[in-house]
Amino acid sequence: MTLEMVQESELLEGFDATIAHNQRIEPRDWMPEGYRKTLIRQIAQHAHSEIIGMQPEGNWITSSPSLRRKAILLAKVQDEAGHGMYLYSAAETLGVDRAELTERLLSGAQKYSSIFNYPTLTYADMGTIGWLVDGAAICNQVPLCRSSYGPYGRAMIRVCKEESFHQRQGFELLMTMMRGTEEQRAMVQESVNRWWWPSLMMFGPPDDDSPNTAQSMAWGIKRHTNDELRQRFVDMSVPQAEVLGVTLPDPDLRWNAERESHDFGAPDWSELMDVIKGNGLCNAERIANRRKAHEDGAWVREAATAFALKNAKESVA
Ligand code: FAQ
Repeated sequence: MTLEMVQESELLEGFDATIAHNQRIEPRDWMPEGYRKTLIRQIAQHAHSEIIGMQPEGNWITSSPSLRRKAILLAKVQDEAGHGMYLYSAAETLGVDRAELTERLLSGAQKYSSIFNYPTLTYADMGTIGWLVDGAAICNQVPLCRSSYGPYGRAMIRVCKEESFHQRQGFELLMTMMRGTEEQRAMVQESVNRWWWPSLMMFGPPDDDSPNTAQSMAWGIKRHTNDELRQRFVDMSVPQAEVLGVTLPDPDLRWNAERESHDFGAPDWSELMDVIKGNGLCNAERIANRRKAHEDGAWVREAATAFALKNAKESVA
């Protein structure tokens, strides 16, 4: 064994002990390359999702039915931008550059959540996205507050607080519509029918087809499997649907007294794979918009760089 190999095995022992004691790994700590790569993949994908996720709702800001609804939606979409920024910052602590991550998103080398490739067809979708999509995001992200990587876990704490407001405003919007006219109630039901299955897909493929879960859980990056979180989401959503008075579009959905959980049908996994591959209804449009926004913002980046250089020169002089 060379000296380098001995040093590496000692470092790995220290890393494993930190994970085993449920303590956090911080940016300056030694970490295995696979751990770093997995974190960059997951955190970048999460950041891209928040930024691309501004589009489906952003499209409706100018068509909000009242000033109150417009202010709420505007605040929510701005929050998503903020979440993207915390997450890009967390990824940067792992030694990648934000510009490089944006390039990887635009070239298709990195992914973003499948859910944002579905179109928003009615204003009821603003409520359903808050209720179901943010609801699913909370289910997935609350355990990530205990993720083993410090900057990711800490970013998640703030993100989850804001997601909780997002979920409530969505539920309140739907509740208001359900107390309205027959036409409004039908609009809510139609929207829930479209978003239910894609929301279940947000948790990723079933555990047996999830290549990353076992290692990510061993490293304490993920705290639960995809199927565990999906089940938690279904159990949480069923009583909320009853309060709202909407039907969830799954004939196999029923309470299982033995398991003390709901049984439910399987989403169309081939649809998830297709959307992930880039063939969803809105993939091309979402990336084209993101590319245009990035190009349109080039002058801001150039100006900010020139300003920072000028300041640095002045402070040296
Ligand atoms: N979409 O082995 P696994 C939000 C990929 S934020 C696209 O199970 P893993 C807030 C996966 O990357 C929503 N790709 O992977 C908001 C992997 O491919 P790769 C985003 C998916 O990482 C609300 C492959 O399939 N949240 O909604 C999806 O262990 C409203 C195999 O999968 C996060 O990113 C999918 N649904 O588990 C904003 C949370 N599922 O990378 C605006 C953090 C799987 O090897 C408006 N991320 N893939 O090429 C996670 O918890 C995990 O990364 C999972 C996937 C659970 C998403």
